[in-house]
Amino acid sequence: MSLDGSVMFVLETKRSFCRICIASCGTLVTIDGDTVVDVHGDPDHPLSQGYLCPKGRALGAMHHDPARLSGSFVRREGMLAATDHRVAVEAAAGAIALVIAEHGPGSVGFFLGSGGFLDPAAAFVARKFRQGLGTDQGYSTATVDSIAKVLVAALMAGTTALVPHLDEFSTLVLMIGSNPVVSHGQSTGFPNPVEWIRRARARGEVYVIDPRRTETARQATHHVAIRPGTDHALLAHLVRDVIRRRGVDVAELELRARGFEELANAVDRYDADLTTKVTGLAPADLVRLTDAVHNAPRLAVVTGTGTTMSVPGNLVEWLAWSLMILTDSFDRPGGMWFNPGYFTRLDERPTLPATPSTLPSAPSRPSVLNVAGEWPAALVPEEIESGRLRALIVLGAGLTTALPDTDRLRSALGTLDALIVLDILANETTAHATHLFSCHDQLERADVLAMDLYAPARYSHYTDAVVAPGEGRHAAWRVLAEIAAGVGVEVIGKGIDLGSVTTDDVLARVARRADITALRALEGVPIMAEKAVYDWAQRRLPNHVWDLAPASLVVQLVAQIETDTATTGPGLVLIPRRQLRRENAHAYRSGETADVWIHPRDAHVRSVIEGARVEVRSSVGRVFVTARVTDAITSGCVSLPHGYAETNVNRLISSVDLDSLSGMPRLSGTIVEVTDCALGDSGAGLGAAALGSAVPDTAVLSGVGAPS
Ligand SMILES: Nc1nc2c(c(=O)[nH]1)N[C@H]1C(S)=C(S)[C@@H](COP(=O)(O)OP(=O)(O)OC[C@H]3O[C@@H](n4cnc5c(=O)[nH]c(N)nc54)[C@H](O)[C@@H]3O)O[C@H]1N2
Ligand SMILES: Nc1nc2c(c(=O)[nH]1)N[C@H]1C(S)=C(S)[C@@H](COP(=O)(O)OP(=O)(O)OC[C@H]3O[C@@H](n4cnc5c(=O)[nH]c(N)nc54)[C@H](O)[C@@H]3O)O[C@H]1N2
Ligand code: SF4
Ligand SMILES: [Mo]
Repeated sequence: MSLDGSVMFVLETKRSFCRICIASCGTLVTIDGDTVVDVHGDPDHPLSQGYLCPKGRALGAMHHDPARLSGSFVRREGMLAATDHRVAVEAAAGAIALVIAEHGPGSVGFFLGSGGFLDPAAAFVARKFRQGLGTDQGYSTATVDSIAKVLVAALMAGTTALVPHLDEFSTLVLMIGSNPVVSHGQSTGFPNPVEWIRRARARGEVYVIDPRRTETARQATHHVAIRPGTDHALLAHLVRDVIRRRGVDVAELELRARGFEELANAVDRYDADLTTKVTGLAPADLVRLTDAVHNAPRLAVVTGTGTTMSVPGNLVEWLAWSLMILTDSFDRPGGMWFNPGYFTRLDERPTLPATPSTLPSAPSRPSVLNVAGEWPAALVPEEIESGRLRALIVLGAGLTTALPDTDRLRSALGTLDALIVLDILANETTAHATHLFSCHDQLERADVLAMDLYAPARYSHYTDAVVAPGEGRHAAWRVLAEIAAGVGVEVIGKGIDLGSVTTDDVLARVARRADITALRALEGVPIMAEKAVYDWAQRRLPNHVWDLAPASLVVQLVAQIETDTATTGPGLVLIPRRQLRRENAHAYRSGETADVWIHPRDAHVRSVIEGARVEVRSSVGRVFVTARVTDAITSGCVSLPHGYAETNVNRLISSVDLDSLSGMPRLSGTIVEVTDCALGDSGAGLGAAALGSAVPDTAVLSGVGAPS
């Protein structure tokens, strides 16, 4: 108290960066002791330049959230009981040791979620722990997110290390199935997305290709309202047009790529007629886009969850890469560049790390290629039910809201011998845990920029902890290292006493053994090395050239053409969307709900009105939500966000109908029906015949879409 009796605050502002999503915006965090009183954007950050989205601004609320976990817990007689931390670590290690003794280390699994990816020290230790055990049961949210990108990089480049980024000189940008104004990007960060698009618009054209008129589409020069699940047809047509009209210097191309003839043959069916039929685009719109590509010297194609989650997800990535390779847009100004990483420094290696071809596939899906050292997350229930997976260590993942087939997953999780969860907030997954550890959140720990290959510039950033860790919370890396030590795995190094190791020591290893002083020098204003690095990747390809026609993708396209030309059944195509104030399952500010968005025509034929309580059902399950009738969504599809424990959209999604190469579930593209609850229950879910990859039939629009 001051002399006049008013409360005196000792406010202090610290510079840090947000680790909720990969945009990694710079923050200025104002604290009063251990209370976070304000978080706002850092105007000196070279990329975000003062921008902060509503979630970043709510980091303080997250830190002080009543659901914020404290303490360590062990399940006893069905209940999670607060337990002394040492004892809880020993119990977790004991449970794993028992599973190993009875079933071998291969029955212990690891699951990394977005909360784990963005805690690089913990992700590093989890990887070492898994390597030390030598188990193939590795999972992450990558296989319910962006695995098509990793798969296609492996098949076309022979490496999974190449992550393309938009270039600041590109005059033509195609943004397909991504809404960065809300999401801030899937595999390339968009700090300050509206400003980025404004600059791209000032240089040239930005086409947003999305069945929904999104927040990003509103900022773009053009919105192309495509039918969901048909982007491959559009891209095949664009590739075909480049080959036929623009012409390709084959001799020059062959220095950079192989498989040109096979690619040309594979896309040849997609003439304007078939493409407009499949995609639902007006012929004039297709011509405008084709001309834009024809006239642009180079182009950048950014894809997102809208395509990687869709049925032809692999084809979209393949054809997008092919389009960029044919137009010599990769690794060049005006196209897309690959980030070699601030610490990773891929451009200083003679060749890029080649994808091993010997990684074992999941026994339950041998056709799925293991290119990233992990198995499809959608197979977790199957692996548990088969008895192969008996203990699961979960770092920062909301399994029950992220993975398909919620009811099956919930039952399977309940049968695990051990479910060891490291998280910061209580949720449905932590409630299933047998052992639960409360971890330091991002304000309570030092960090370096995670995943430097995914950053939109070659730069890095270090932050110290902003507030002291709360009682009963531990660094996730340390909890994992202690459990590992309990089963004889030394993750930090042989004979090293964990007590003497600091978070900075681990971060220095994450940053490729960077000198700790060099790391700490990144505190304050982050260091920007280069905005973009060109002309380094091509020369370092493990096979020297791009493969324009990987056989497995050509086979998938041939099969897809069959589907494209077939008549499809009734139903609406379910597509995903993200919300501004949520990160997957966590609401950073309240007010958003899991409404289903439906086009007025589709609503009309189903007698669904704005605000009606509706049932959305698939052949797998059903959810009850509120209908929002809006022409912002294309007729023939409906949009539902994920991450809600109650109205969990993943109840509608199959854990069996997975992509044969990537193991990706149909998070975009599942067929559903929508019925007004007041009009009575319409019986069981859709028949199996309607499930899966179908493109909406025009029959739906004329009202034939009612379920049988
Ligand atoms: N606010 C917020 N930001 C987030 C997240 C969050 O939950 N909330 N999650 C983070 C995570 S984990 C990720 S992976 C990224 C994802 O980032 P994005 O990939 O940008 O995700 P969305 O914003 O959902 O945008 C996907 C878009 O694809 C469209 N779409 C759906 N199906 C199709 C289709 O078949 N074809 C085409 N062309 N479009 C389609 C949808 O209408 C939607 O507009 O966002 C990250 N950022
Ligand atoms: N139907 C449908 N399903 C989807 C999607 C979709 O669009 N539609 N999107 C998919 C995608 S792209 C993804 S990435 C997944 C998301 O899947 P998850 O990554 O599982 O999603 P979250 O719910 O964000 O879970 C992150 C967890 O990390 C915790 N966490 C946050 N910060 C920290 C931290 O600092 N330390 C630790 N230890 N934990 C932390 C959070 O409390 C939360 O429990 O969902 C996928 N599932
Ligand atoms: S966009 Fe939002 S959530 Fe993502 S890093 Fe920036 S402030 Fe954080
Ligand atoms: Mo994601």
